[in-house]
Amino acid sequence: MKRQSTTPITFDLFAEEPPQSTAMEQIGPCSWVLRGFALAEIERLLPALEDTLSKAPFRHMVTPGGFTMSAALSSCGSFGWMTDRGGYRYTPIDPQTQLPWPDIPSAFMALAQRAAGACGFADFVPDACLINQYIPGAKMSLHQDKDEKHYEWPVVSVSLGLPAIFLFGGHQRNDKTQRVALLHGDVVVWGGEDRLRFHGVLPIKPGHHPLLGEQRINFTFRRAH
Ligand SMILES: O=C(O)CCC(=O)C(=O)O
Repeated sequence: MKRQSTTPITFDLFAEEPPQSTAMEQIGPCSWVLRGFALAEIERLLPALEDTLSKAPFRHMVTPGGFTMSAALSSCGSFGWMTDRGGYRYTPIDPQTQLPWPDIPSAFMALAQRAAGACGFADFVPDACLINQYIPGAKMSLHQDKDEKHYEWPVVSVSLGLPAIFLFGGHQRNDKTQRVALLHGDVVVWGGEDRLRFHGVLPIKPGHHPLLGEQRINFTFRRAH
């Protein structure tokens, strides 16, 4: 898959922490792709994901306009995101289980905070993590993440499994989009003046990932309330 043509810069993120370097590609004034940033934590992320999904399974939600989303969705955190004919919103209770959403696992939280910190957003404490599952053909149309109350915090997005083309647009739906190839372990952070940029995902191509099989999983961490 063709990668962005930007030149990656590689440097140590935390002088005081165990040596770790990552390639950061800047895709906006306040937006970066951190290549392979989640790879070191995969062994902790996947069991935590499985546990979370056993408590709040994937489901296909319906948009206010009556369309069933092709990506299946779950959430963890104090708030989960949902959509139905009544609109888009965050709720403290999973409408399917009628239970609170599962907590954000510590491995997820640590990753989100480390990624946000690497991009200058120190002390990020997300209270919502949306978990998207894309099987081949599933996509996410261009949209803004604007159901949160706190735009001062970034969105941190973690890609696992099959590759994707992430569309990163502007502040208007019709603005030109960049196509960013995202691979297993890549993390995208967008905040500040970029926080409300339109973004989406092209239909996932068929394939098989050695750890996750025929799917792409994406987590997005936000501060909702
Ligand atoms: O799957 C992705 O990479 C993006 C997900 C997304 O746009 C969202 O959850 O709002």
